[in-house]
Amino acid sequence: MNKQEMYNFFNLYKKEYQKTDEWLAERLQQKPYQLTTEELTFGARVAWRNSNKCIGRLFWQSLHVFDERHLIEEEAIFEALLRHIDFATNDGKIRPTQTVFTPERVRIWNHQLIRYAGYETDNGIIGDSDSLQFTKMCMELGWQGDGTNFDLLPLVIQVDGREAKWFEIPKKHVLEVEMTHPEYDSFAELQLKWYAVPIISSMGFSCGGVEFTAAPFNGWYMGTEIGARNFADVERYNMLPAVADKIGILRESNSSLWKDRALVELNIAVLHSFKMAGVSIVDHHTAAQQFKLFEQQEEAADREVTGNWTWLIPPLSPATTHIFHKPISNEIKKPNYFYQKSPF
Ligand code: HEM
Ligand code: NRG
Repeated sequence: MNKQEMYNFFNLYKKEYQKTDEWLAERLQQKPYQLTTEELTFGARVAWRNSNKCIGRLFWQSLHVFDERHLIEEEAIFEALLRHIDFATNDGKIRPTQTVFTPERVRIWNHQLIRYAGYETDNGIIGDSDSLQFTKMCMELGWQGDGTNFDLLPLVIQVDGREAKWFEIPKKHVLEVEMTHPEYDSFAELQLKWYAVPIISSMGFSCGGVEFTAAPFNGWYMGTEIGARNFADVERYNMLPAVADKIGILRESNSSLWKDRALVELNIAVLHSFKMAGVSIVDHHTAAQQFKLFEQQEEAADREVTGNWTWLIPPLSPATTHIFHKPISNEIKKPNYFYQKSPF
């Protein structure tokens, strides 16, 4: 435990909850030091507020936190992860949620709780190429997928450096959205789908001088994450040529901007499909407006907004948002989320 960071954290807590000097002195004397659930919840919300790469921070105060620090058994942790998925999914009305497990001892090997497998075959890659390494590792542990483009990966949980255990996620816990286009019926023939809730589970959560190694969190998707990256990147599902062909955009020359046209239609399909399925999602224009409100709210609270410009600008039409047109400081504040060394 880092004492300076603990001290800074309680000073922040004191400031934002208008606590007294006496409260602070007493709190700093309590031993052994453990954050209360209330402090942990505050810390998680501030970590979101401090996430420089996140455009969705307007809603930081609404983060729901599950305190599961008492769990140290793989099966029990697996069940807590299913509870997280169910609570966060909420039949499509997604709730921003974080589950915090005991620090140091627990690692979740998945990048996100729900993600698709990727396989290298003689005929090229099947599924999500971003998952190639993790998928291989799961298979070495004894897991086997169906070999489709959208196989759900198992949850892989490690406690105290013992051998990791894997658990299949029962399908009923996973909400998915099939992709259709509001104008081109043929779009559905691409047979694309994506899961509803992005739950990052590989990042550490640094709070009050403690490094939580397993603390998965989620909000809802911004459409471009799926439509302009996951489906569009050449190194991911690489769907732009197929989208263009399917809806009759000719791919004759770069200067016809066929990629750009396909990209826009693909993103329209993603937003439309989530909306039709009743699953929370935000378009990048609305998200940027919400981020503007966040900036105003923070200014009113006399706090500086920090951000990573290269991540905050959306990958589609970035210059149509106000974020593109102004600089922002990338200073890192704590509590926050951090990348951790890969456990495998
Ligand atoms: C990154 C949107 C909720 C923490 C991002 C990114 C987007 C985004 C678009 C960039 C992702 C990328 O380019 O790969 C949203 C939206 C939310 C939301 C629309 C809806 C509520 C949250 C929540 C947390 C969070 C609840 C934490 C409690 C982060 C972090 C990153 C990030 C740490 C950086 C991830 C990385 O480095 O890979 N967010 N977010 N976000 N967000 Fe949010
Ligand atoms: N781009 C990644 C997810 C990164 C985090 N995005 C969020 N986070 N929206 C992808 O799967 O496409 N969140 O907590 O809502």
